Amino acid sequence: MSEFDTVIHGGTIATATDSWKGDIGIRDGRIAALAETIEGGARRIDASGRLVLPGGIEAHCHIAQESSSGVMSADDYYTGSVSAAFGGNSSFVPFAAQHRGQSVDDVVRTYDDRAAPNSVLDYSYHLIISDPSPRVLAEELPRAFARGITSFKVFMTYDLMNLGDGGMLDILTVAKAHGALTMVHAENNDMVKWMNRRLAEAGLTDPKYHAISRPALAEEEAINRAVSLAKLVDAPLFIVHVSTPGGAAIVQRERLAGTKLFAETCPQYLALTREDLDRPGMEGAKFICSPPVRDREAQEVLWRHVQTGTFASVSSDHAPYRYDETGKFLNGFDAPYPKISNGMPGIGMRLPYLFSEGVVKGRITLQQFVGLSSTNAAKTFGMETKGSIAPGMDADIAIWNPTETRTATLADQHDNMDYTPFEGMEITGWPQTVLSRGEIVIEDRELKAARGRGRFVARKPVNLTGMPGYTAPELDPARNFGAKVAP
Ligand code: DUC
Ligand code: ZN
Ligand code: ZN
Repeated sequence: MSEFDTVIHGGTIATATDSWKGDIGIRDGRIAALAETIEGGARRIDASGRLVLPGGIEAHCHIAQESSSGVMSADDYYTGSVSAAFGGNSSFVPFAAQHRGQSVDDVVRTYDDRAAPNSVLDYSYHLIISDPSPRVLAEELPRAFARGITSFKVFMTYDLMNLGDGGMLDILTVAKAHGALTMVHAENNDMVKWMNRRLAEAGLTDPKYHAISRPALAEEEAINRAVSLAKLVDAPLFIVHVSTPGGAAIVQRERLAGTKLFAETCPQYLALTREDLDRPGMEGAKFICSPPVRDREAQEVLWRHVQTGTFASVSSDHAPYRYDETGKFLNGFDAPYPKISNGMPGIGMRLPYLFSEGVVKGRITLQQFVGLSSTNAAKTFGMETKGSIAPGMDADIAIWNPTETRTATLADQHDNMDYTPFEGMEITGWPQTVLSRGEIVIEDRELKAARGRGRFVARKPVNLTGMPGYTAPELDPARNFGAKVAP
């Protein structure tokens, strides 16, 4: 019997720090050996001419999730995980959303029922908290944390989700006490509502006005406020889907100052502009997401932040609503933009887009690509056996053909959508074979994995090494007359 279940041989292996030519021996779902050459193996995968990378970790996606207005996303844990796998991912972390009045225990059970029988990839959840009742704060969040759900997301916008600053401080404080990471959608709710009202009064409700209704200043103000709230209690914070140069600059400044701060941006903010919302008829609805896509100047600046390390990850924010009456047009085909479902798909395109526009075009190194697509998410979100290629790690591996050029198209997405916002883009570099814990999920661009093979990943607390944080004098017992205000 062979020492290894699988040997991947002849490829160029890359991690977030190095690249080398070599072989990988896999046993019992883990990487058991790395060497220049490894003989044997019950199965041998020829990776010559290919890149052998840690499988992507998609850390921001909405799968089998109801929005606050009750619209179910188009992808369930089967189609969502299959699309992610075709896009070079070996695991993903969708959201489990608590809506007002729901118990977090029930929410977690519901998402377990949605994920476990269906996912082809390993998965965890970030909790979305919209109702931080005393019981949620004192009992349910600690219980979720104890079972390995170590990140909680909150909203500063949407009337049915917005917690207000006090609610955010409560969540940040509980999260900090347990070592959890608070994620935040940062847009100023009142600025957006005021813009909506003014635009509606002027009769400006076509899809393109969605982009106008959510000003860059609304994001910048909210990021600044979210960071101040987190600093007050010295709690770690992760800003999701940063879309503006001003927002990214705040993240950069605060990270430099030692604030316990992480952030991501998404391909749509690097690839699309508000002109896409001005396509003929209602087609602009396909590009409605929040925060909205901006302009070419914003794209250039966001790329600079990707290049210089402001962002831990580039995530898809896959929020799929079909271009029909089940999704975008649940409120009619001529609905005003505030009534069009908010989000766009992209879980299968995140990595091909980032590779093509990033690595192939020379904007980022292959090592940065691995960091942004996998390693940093593993570290930030406590997936300690994932995100790198080293002995003992899960054999979560994506084998890429770095020179294949294809045009992005819906047929290659394998999701449950009827459009892709990336349609027609020429992309060089595609994942070809994807393994998860040593099992082949995609082989030569064909699905091989069984529905439900994915396992829940219990995550560890956020790693804050190298982030000194901030002590507000008013919360420092040495300077506040001994008052104990927060843990
Ligand atoms: N925020 C997200 O993160 N995804 C979809 C919609 C939204 O507002
Ligand atoms: Zn959001
Ligand atoms: Zn999202």
